Amino acid sequence: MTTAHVTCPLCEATCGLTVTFDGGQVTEVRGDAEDVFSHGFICPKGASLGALHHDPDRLRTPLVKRDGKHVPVSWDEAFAEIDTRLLPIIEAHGRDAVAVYAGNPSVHNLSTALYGRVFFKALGTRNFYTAGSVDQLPKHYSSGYLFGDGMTIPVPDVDRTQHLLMLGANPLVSNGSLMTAPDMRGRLKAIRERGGKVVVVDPRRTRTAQVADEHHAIRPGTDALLLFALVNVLFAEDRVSLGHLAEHVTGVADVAELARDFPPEAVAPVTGIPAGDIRRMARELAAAESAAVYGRIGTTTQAFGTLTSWLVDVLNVLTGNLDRPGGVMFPLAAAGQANSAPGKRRPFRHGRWRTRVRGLPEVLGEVPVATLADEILTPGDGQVRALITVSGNPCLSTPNAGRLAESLARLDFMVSLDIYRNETTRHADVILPGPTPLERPHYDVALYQLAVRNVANWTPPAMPGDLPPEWVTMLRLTSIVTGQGPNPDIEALDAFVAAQLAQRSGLEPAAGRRGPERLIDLMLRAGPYDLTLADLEAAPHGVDLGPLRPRVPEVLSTASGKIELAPEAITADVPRLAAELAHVPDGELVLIGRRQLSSNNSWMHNLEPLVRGKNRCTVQVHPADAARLGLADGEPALVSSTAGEIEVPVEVTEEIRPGVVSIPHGWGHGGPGTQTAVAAAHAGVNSNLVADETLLDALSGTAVLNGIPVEVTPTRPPTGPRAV
Ligand SMILES: Nc1nc2c(c(=O)[nH]1)N[C@H]1C(S)=C(S)[C@@H](COP(=O)(O)OP(=O)(O)OC[C@H]3O[C@@H](n4cnc5c(=O)[nH]c(N)nc54)[C@H](O)[C@@H]3O)O[C@H]1N2
Ligand SMILES: Nc1nc2c(c(=O)[nH]1)N[C@H]1C(S)=C(S)[C@@H](COP(=O)(O)OP(=O)(O)OC[C@H]3O[C@@H](n4cnc5c(=O)[nH]c(N)nc54)[C@H](O)[C@@H]3O)O[C@H]1N2
Ligand code: SF4
Ligand SMILES: [Mo]
Repeated sequence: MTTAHVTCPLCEATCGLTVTFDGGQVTEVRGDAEDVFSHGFICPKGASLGALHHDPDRLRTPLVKRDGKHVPVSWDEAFAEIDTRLLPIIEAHGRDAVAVYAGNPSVHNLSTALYGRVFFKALGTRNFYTAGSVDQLPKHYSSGYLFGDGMTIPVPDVDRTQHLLMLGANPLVSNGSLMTAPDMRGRLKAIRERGGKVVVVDPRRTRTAQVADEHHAIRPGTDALLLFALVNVLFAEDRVSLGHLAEHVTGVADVAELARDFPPEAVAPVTGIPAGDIRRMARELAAAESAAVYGRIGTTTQAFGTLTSWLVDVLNVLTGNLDRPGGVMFPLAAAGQANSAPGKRRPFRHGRWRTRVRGLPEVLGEVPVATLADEILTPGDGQVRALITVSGNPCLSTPNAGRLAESLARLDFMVSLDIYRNETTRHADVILPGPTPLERPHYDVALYQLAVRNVANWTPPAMPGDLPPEWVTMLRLTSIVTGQGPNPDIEALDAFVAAQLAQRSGLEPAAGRRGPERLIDLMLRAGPYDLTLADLEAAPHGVDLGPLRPRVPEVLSTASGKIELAPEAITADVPRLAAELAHVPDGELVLIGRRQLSSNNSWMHNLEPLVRGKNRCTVQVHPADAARLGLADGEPALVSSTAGEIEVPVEVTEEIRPGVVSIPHGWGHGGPGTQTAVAAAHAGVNSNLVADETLLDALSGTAVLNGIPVEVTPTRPPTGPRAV
């Protein structure tokens, strides 16, 4: 028996886990009690890392499609196929003819996070899509304009705050997002134990809402109205207090002016939250010894995603809680944090290019995935003819997924880097698998930049693997798209990548290291703590770098060097919000999503321990709506929208607000050509078949996945009066 300490790469919490092996067999995965950050916390997904590793459906060789069927091939054959088919497309139609979609796990994987950049840069396409435009892009956008960099995102100082106002987040299930904080249950409990208060705003009474002091069941998509009303009250009652921020903020008067149109009485009928409650929320927020306002995916994947994300931080600034202990603060990660690099940084801007068909602006180097199908299906100059997916399953995770799937079938060529043959990769001409989390090293470059405490933890591979690391795959693809063929000298190419990184920081790459190890070592040495990889290798449970510290003004990179509270690129959307004040709901139904503890978006449903038990893919309906619409618990219903319709079993529950129904995303498995037997036996339905790809947050182009207008009708004719 041997053990290894690993950082779990499955979600944003970065838990330390202890894995026990008997030979090549994983026998146990448990929380690492000595981990400096997670102190033994684990969730069902982390506990399934062994099941993932041993999953017989997981791909062990590259696959190439021959006569419509995937067949196993050697690595050389797979890359030769890509070279012969991809390069001619680039040569004939240009680089933009090749689109990329990078999915969520590509961020949680050193190979794709560090070497993906190299490949994407070499490819040079403007058709670059990621899961960000079905997720957090509004927060990058608003942070970019407020603080100067899309990655300068403040996180709630949960361990010291006395008042936490959370909107559209369910960290007891999601384990936190844009807020790396393992064991949120424990951290929320601690807030209440020290006399603080937790307030949750969510159309559902979630697990997080259940442990909070207060829950407001808001009407979906109206958070920006609520937050503007809070701002309105702060100004009207003279409760604005910038405190230590006073000399670092511009635009306060503009915000005051804009907020005038949003008094509590005006927003109450639209949000569903009484004016008296809104006033009290504002007063308590202002009066708290320290307070943090935090919004997550329920506030970003909705019609006013960017305005909401902006107002969250406007409130943090106006109450003097930004950049102070107990408020929201800027992490200082040990590696890769762009906003800690010395020298002048260029202020954020968006819209450097626009998409061909719908004219949607670029944000953070990407364009909205909601328009990927348009770019594939619409003929003309610049049409997308090839697609490369990297750890993504857009056929389940993006809006109007049915149309996207149709479009993939029309591509000239498609490559997928993925560990499964699933709803998306079944369309690929070549599938390139990668090692499992236990076979590769890990360091969470992205998520430590969003952590509620500064920590650093290095994970060496826990066991040997048979598959080439994905960074090697990335370099072979880089070689192909730069016309240098499928068999480059990997060591030379890798040394070049390291030399370039080293040059930027004036360092020498360490001898005797290669791949991500060498890059992370360089990034740590260039970072603010003077750490080396060797330091982290000597600390298997991680290094604690202490609580968050104030970083204003050093962290800011706006043109003025200040927090620009009312940038035109954001306030331009306020009139659209004001028009919503006239939109008082009248019997309409809207659909929202719902994350589940044992799901990971679309891709861990092939693991028996995570899908056993009753069908979780249901449409939740409030009893009053069920009675009105003739829906019965356990019976199937037809959910239809402007995009499509699906049949889902009804779950009647008081947890959900009347007028709102909820279906989890990431289900709908087992189509032709997929190889996920367990998932197929627990198929569920794809909720994104009814998400309309034309509904977007106007500023960032992020899809509206919460607040989709739908109709719900029973699919079976009534069987006569039921016995009561
Ligand atoms: N309706 C609705 N839709 C949503 C959401 C919602 O709340 N509601 N949430 C959105 C959000 S927040 C996100 S982030 C997206 C996620 O959207 P995606 O990133 O497109 O989807 P995932 O389900 O995360 O798919 C991950 C893919 O990566 C593969 N994979 C896993 N590990 C590895 C690995 O180590 N290497 C490689 N190469 N591949 C790997 C899996 O097999 C799977 O195919 O979904 C979005 N879609
Ligand atoms: N177990 C598990 N953990 C995960 C994932 C998973 O699939 N499963 N996915 C990971 C990913 S990729 C991400 S991005 C994070 C997301 O992390 P969270 O944002 O915490 O995720 P959710 O649980 O979807 O919480 C969103 C909440 O917003 C609510 N909501 C919907 N519409 C509105 C609205 O208009 N206003 C308000 N105020 N609330 C609204 C929903 O009811 C829901 O409770 O989770 C990550 N962690
Ligand atoms: S909470 Fe996230 S990081 Fe922690 S064990 Fe679960 S999946 Fe892994
Ligand atoms: Mo996400």
